[in-house]
Amino acid sequence: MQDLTLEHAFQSKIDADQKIEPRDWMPDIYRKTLIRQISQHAHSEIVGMLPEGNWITRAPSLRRKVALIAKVQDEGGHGLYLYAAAETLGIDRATLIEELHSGKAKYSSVFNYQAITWADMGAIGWLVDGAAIMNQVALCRTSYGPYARAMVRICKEESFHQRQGYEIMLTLAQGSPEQKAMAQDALNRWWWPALMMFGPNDKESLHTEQSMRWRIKRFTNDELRQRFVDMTVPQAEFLGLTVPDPDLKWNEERGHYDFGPINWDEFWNVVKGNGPCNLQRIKARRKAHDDGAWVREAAMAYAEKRKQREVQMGIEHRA
Ligand code: FAQ
Repeated sequence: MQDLTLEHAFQSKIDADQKIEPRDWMPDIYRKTLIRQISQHAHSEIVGMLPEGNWITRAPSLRRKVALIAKVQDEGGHGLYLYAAAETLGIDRATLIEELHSGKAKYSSVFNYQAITWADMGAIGWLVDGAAIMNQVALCRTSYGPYARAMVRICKEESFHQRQGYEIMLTLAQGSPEQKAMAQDALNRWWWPALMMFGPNDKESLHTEQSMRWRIKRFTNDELRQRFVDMTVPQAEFLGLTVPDPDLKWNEERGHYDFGPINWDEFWNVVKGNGPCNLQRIKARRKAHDDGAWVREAAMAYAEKRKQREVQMGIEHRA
């Protein structure tokens, strides 16, 4: 009975567009859904550093190198804000990281594709960050306070990422025929994985209905995917590149682009761990974690020493 009253008050708060904060009562399943989504989001950010991190030493100019380093660093920061937001729900970061390393937790399918040319840095910024922003702008109004607030800053940085990617594409598209061909090839390879980032079609989506009721999600997977297509096709036209979809056409009646079927077998195959780079990505993450053990130990020892010094000084002060 008491739970029903609490649940009613909780839903009323959400319906009134008020934020749920860490100390507020929340149904267990709301907490679980948020831990799942926020941690998967955090994992995506830090695994997402890998395809681009691999290109830092090969960036074609100092300006490109500086921008790419800043972007990859931002992604590490986004991971940290998101892990911190997840921790407010009562789970610790070590557990979340363990779930990533063991394969229990998911991360975005898109980061299991290989970045094989410099043009891929353009396509990732333009398309992958473009898709991420489409989803994340909506998340700035998600019902859980710490997640919504983390998203505000993340979106500002993502918009710089998207522009740096588009500028790389523009430079290549206006360059030599070989450079334009590189840009087209990158668009061909990243277009469909970018559309898959939004998740399964609404009728196949396990969590959308409940997450919409709780205003964790503000739009469905298909709504956001459609918005992304509508925004991105004119950008491809401006670049003079062709979106690799023979079914793509403007539908006057709907006021949207129609687009061809997504290969969901490929999507689920990648999600289940069998994409081109799944093993490589987890191996790299595990190695980074193991190599960083001494930094974590040193930071803990320093924090402990500082705490003891503060206690000591407190005693001396009182004496
Ligand atoms: N990949 O019922 P739904 C970025 C899973 S950040 C892998 O529709 P939901 C920045 C889903 O987890 C990109 N798995 O699920 C950057 C669920 O499995 P589960 C990440 C996927 O949660 C840019 C199952 O399928 N962004 O890119 C994917 O309601 C460049 C059923 O799906 C976020 O995480 C997928 N694409 O909707 C960094 C945004 N899609 O958990 C570096 C926050 C679905 O039951 C470089 N997340 N699944 O085992 C969300 O908005 C939602 O979680 C969705 C999925 C929309 C991703």
